[in-house]
Amino acid sequence: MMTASLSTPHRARDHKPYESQDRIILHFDYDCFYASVFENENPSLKSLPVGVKQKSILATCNYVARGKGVKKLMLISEAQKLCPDLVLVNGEDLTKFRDASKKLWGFLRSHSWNKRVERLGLDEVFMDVSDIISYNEQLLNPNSLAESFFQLSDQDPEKGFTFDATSLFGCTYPSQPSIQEETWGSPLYVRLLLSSHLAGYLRHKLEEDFGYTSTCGVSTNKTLAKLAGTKNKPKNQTTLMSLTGEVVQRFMDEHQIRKIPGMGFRTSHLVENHVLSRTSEAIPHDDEHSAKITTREVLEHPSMSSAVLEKVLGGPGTEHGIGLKVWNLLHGIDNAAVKEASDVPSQISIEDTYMSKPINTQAELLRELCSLSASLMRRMHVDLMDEDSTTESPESRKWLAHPKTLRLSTRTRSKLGTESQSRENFSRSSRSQPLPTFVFSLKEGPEMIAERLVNDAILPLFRRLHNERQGWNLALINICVTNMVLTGNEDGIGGGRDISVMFRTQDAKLKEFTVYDNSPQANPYVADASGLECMKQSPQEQSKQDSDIESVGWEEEDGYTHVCPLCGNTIPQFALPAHERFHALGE
Ligand code: DCP
Ligand code: MG
Ligand code: MG
Repeated sequence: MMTASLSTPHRARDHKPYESQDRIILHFDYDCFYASVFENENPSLKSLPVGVKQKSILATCNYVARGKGVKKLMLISEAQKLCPDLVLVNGEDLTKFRDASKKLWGFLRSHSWNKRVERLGLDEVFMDVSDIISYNEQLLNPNSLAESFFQLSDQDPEKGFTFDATSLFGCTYPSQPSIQEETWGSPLYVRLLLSSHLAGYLRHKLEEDFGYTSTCGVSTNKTLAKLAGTKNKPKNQTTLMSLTGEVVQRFMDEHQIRKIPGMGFRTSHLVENHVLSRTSEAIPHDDEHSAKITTREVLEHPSMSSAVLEKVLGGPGTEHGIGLKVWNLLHGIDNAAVKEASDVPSQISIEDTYMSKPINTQAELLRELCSLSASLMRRMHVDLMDEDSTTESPESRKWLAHPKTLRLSTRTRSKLGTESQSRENFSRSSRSQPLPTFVFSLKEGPEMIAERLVNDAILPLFRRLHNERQGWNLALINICVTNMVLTGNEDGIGGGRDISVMFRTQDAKLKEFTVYDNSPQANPYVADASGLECMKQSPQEQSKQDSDIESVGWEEEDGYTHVCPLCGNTIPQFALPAHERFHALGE
């Protein structure tokens, strides 16, 4: 039973937090990103329903397919039933998505003045454009609004675009904002108006110059911008007209709390249970009633406050002040800064899964380690070396950063329980050591170095993880280099600036947009001290289908971590029902 009623609203209004609205944040999300990468490669796909396959699941599908009922993360078999002419393309190798993502981010970053342009996953970018907007606000001429010019550079007055400043570009929330006489002149209105035109221009360029359509949210913080963007998809943009506090609250009130970035699955679940006066254990994860709990219902719940939320959410192992953080989020308040991006990733890791044919012999192990190590070396050369010198001889290229630590992680598989209810148990463990400096040599090819790395460092790490000579039942091997130190900042041992510290702060911030499963039944994918782990596997792999899944620090897909108790795979929250059906159908 609901304990709050919409007809008798109760709100602790005096505790309503406040946030200044000085910033302007744009949030871009590319439309059906992986599918668009394939469409750009092969434009004839644009008119066909296209699904991007990763093992037995659709990572995404284009909007033609969506028009036929196909959805992201659907099982291929289910999608084919709905759309027999679905064109399937294989999206297991992430290289081209990563490259496209980097290119688009580079474009957006080239338009930033403060360089606060932050990627989230492969297809989302936050951009803090407060400085550009402030500058253009000063230039606006009230006497010729219809022929305004937006300056994209504070150095070159001719670099920019013309626009009509008598109206906003794109959609707004509310869709028809009641603009009072005085709001026309209000600085926030002018800033939002300018931002809507900047967002429109950048989206237009992303499409014209690179072939990617996108959806954009425009607002005064990251959470609001990200949520605003979801209002009109695809190929559109939405500006949140937060001219009064009521608009922001009304906007937040409508959202189911699970859909608010940063709430996380566990947090939403606990708050939902509190609102429904139910105990944690009683609620299945996909409970329909809890899924619909909105911000309004939470805030109208009797005696709701940040202190109550702290009680509901706090406890051992939780972040201090979580109650206040969630209280703020429910009011649309989010002080998190858009992070300045670095040219190098925080870590590079390469992994492979062996779900259906675990690794058990020395020969198999050596083969896999050499192949992973060679992929790692190739990736390091692409991501950590100076791009401008690629045409020159390999020896003249320069390292932009040196990772200092090598980490090997493995996951083993063992059966638990009786025959009739046997379940698989997965445990992940890692060992690290300093990365040998010979990996930076440019005299030998990556393959040679990879082999030496296996013999000199990876095998010894492996022996520290596993005593047995064989029969390990390895379901996953991950090799990672981390603790990046920018080369320009190295001055002798320990003298460099360890940018991993910066990234660790970034990762901590990223958590706000990441669903973590902190359940005590040891999520095998929970990140270790270095930050996020990227694990994306579809169920039921056949060993021949097992493919390298690379995760590169900042480019990881995040926010989708739920571990299936039956197969141990990481399943996105919204794909859980499909995944359960998959098991129910028999394996
Ligand atoms: N992705 C994935 N596995 C997930 C979630 C996402 O492989 N569990 C990949 C495929 C998507 C890309 O990340 O193309 C971006 O994710 P989005 O959720 O933004 O989905 P799309 O960009 O495909 O579609 P939309 O137009 O809804 O943004
Ligand atoms: Mg997208
Ligand atoms: Mg996205």
